[in-house]
Order: sequence, then C-alpha cells, then structure tokens
Amino acid sequence: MTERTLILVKPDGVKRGLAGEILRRIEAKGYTLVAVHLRTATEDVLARHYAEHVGKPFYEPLVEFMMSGPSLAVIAEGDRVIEGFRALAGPTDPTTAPPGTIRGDLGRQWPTTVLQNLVHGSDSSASAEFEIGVWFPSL
Ligand code: IDP
Ligand code: MG
Repeated sequence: MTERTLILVKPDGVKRGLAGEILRRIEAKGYTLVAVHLRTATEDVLARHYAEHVGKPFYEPLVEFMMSGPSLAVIAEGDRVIEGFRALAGPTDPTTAPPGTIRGDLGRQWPTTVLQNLVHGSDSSASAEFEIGVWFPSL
C-alpha cells in the first residue's frame, strides 16, 4: 500500500555532511521524495514531535541536541515506506545497529550514547500523519 512517512536527518547528520548520502539511500530503495525542508526545530515542534518521550531521562538532552542545528525534514512516499525506512535506518542504538543500515554504517557511539543516531522515521501510519503535520504545517 502506498503511504507517506516523515523522515528527519537529525542535526548530527546535517553537520557531518551526510544528508546527501541518507537521501541517496532513500531514493536508491525506490522511495519518492515528496517534500524536503531544512529547518532548526523549535521547542514547540519538538514537544509535539516527541510527546511520547516527555518526562523520560533522555528527553531534555534530546531536545537540546535537536535544537543544536538544522534538521532536514523529508516526506517520502512508497509501498510500505514507514516500515521500509525504519528497516533502512536500523535500530535506535548505532553501536549495535547492523552494518548495511544508516545507523549501523554511519552512526557512531562517540560523543554521546544513543542520542545522536542520525535519523528519525515515523513508526506507524498514525504517527506519520501527525508528524507530517508538525514539520510541514502548510501541506
Ligand atoms: P527511534 O528514533 O529509533 O524511534 P525512540 O525510542 O523513539 O527511538 O527515541 C527517540 C530518540 O531519542 C532516539 O532516536 C534517540 O535520538 C533518543 N534516545 C532514545 N533512547 C535514548 C537513550 O536511552 N539515551 C539517549 N537518547 C535516547
Ligand atoms: Mg521513535
């Protein structure tokens, strides 16, 4: 089923010059880029985007990291792209993410644990719809 997902190249990925490599992998898989937008997240955007994590020990460091520079927000479209991009990204922790995945190939443990893991991808159709509205309010 054709669907859309919200992908972020997080500030570490943009700073390290990996936005192009990450977009390349999305396109090489056959997904279509529908919209891209470079922007530095505000606290309000992050409070909505990461609502499920408010109150967790890593929430404040996560917000600080996400406000440290621009992220590349991407809407990608394709057959089962929500699940497919999560597979391309790999598991949350770059140290144990398998080679072949974005986090496994390009992520690294240093300088922080887990936090700086290059990308975000929506995890369900409900979150994709919600997150697209958060990052692309005019669409
Ligand atoms: P996901 O990005 O793989 O879906 P989530 O559990 O939704 O992972 O966590 C959101 C983001 O919060 C992660 O991508 C990562 O940047 C950060 N994060 C998650 N767990 C930890 C942790 O234990 N320590 C530090 N940062 C974390
Ligand atoms: Mg998540």
